[in-house]
Amino acid sequence: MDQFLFQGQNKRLCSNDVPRRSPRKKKTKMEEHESIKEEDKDPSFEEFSHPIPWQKIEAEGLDCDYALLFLKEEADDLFRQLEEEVVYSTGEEAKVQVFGKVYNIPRKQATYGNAGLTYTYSGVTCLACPWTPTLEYIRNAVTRATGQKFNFVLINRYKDGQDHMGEHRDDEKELDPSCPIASVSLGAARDFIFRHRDARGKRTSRQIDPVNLKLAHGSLLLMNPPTNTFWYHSLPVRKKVLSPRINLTFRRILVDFRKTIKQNH
Ligand SMILES: O=C(O)CCC(=O)C(=O)O
Repeated sequence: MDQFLFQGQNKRLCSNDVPRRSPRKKKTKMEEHESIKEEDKDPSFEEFSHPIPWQKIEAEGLDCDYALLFLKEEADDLFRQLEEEVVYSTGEEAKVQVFGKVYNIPRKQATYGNAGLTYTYSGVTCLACPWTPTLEYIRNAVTRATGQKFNFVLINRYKDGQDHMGEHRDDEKELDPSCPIASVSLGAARDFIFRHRDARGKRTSRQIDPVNLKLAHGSLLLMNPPTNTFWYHSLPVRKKVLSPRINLTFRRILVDFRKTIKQNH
């Protein structure tokens, strides 16, 4: 196994009026990933004047970048603020459908983003709650670091190492296939495992080693296309992990997706 060990419609209430302070600003910028169009440049991009050390992770059909986006003190602040303000799904939204069976998800989940956006996965449709200041702050830091704009974030909270996420791909049709998925981790470091689609299960058609990462507090993992076409990922149970973790996956949802489907039928 390749090991990359990094230290370091919806009834849910959305709370975005909790008083909070802004996190400290950090100066970061990724020179080689800058793809911000001239008209999109805004003066706040100038704050991020130091490159963050990116690490490239590659395998057949897998293209990821990994870096520390927030230093410990700031990551601690962000974790605390998210604990105060994020409202997690309950009821039907806290369940998934797998092969027609309905299960409670083994973690907590929330969805935030631009007005009216919805995201459907595992048979459940979630409406985005309005961005909170902390989520906007993190989203803007990710945009500055990557040059990519995001209109939606899926938040997963793992209370400890018993909470987990099964193997899946983020390949839903409503996601912009040209946009990376940007995964920010805060809290306990957790193993994150990629497995090639041809090397899953007992009757694998090929021998391809999994790619095993450890996602650190304050880190950013970019899953670039075509990673989610060829590779499944999971966050397995780790009984020795006793503290919580929050993961935010920033995504770009195609706003005209549903219109496009209707026109084609
Ligand atoms: O918590 C994680 O790092 C995994 C999140 C994930 O796989 C997802 O949001 O699709």
